[in-house]
Amino acid sequence: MTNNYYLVLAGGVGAAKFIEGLASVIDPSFLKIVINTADDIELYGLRICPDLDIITYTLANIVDKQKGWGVQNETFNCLSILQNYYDFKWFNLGDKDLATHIFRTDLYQKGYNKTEISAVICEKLGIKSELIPMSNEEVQTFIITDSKTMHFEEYYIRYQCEPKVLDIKFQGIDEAKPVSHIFEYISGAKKVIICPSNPIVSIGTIIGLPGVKDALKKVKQKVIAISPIIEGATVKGPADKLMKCLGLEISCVGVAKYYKEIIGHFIIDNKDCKLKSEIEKLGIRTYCYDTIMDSIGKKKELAQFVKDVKI
Ligand code: FO1
Repeated sequence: MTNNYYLVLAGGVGAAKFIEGLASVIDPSFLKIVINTADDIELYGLRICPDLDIITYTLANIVDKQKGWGVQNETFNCLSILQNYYDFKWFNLGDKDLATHIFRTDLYQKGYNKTEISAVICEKLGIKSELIPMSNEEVQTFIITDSKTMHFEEYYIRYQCEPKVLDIKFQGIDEAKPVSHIFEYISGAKKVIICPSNPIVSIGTIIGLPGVKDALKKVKQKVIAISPIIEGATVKGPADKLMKCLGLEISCVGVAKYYKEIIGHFIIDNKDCKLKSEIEKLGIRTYCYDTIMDSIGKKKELAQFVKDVKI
């Protein structure tokens, strides 16, 4: 039996923009959002979950909209003192943001798991959607570059995605269990929506958890993805560089090929519409739409379009 909720697979900034639109065209309490946790990092003794935080702050309507991450009207007083004590200076943690990490770390130390912590934070911030970390166990993305191997956040923030990527390692992924209710949610959802997130380091980690890809294959006719690649480049982040290192074609066709076993529907940008027939040959129903979400109106329109796709 299908229910009336939508299951959303999400990464960070690109997903948050789309989810902001989705939450204005679908009752937020009907959204269950599984979020990548392989970017999670421990700094200053605190547990930081970047993708979870970005979506939490977005749905709580406190995100810094300019940056797409962190809390709006932020100050960095605590960090200025912390940086006297520690050597690294590349991860910007604002005073308000730090409050979340202190609270999360406190709950960890009291024995809560990631799912429970996310539920408490959502409740405290008045979020009606269910925000689900992909696993309660540790998975961490490492980028192997020609200079050194580094945590994804270091590659992304400290080195601005500049080093040449040789390989990507998802440490712990083969042993990590996905959150157990993901399987029930995949089979019971009205639709499964894959956000325009990085297919490799955001969505790739969720679908790489044992059993998730097989569960999605069984319901692929109700799975809809939105391409994060437009005219051969990403809107934000290193998806194009990481796809290149894995030998994938850097285009919406490359993304469609990467997802082809698990999706029945794919939305590409109007600018790529010439590639629609090539994707349809893969057995994927393909739609062209304006996917650049540079205003709340456009976020809503894209979300409404996805909601209206007939499955
Ligand atoms: N992104 C940056 O570009 N620079 C930062 O200093 C930074 C700090 C940061 C702190 C907490 C948090 O939850 C997110 C933060 N982000 C920062 C965003 C984030 O790390 C990335 O956008 C994602 O990991 C990519 O999905």
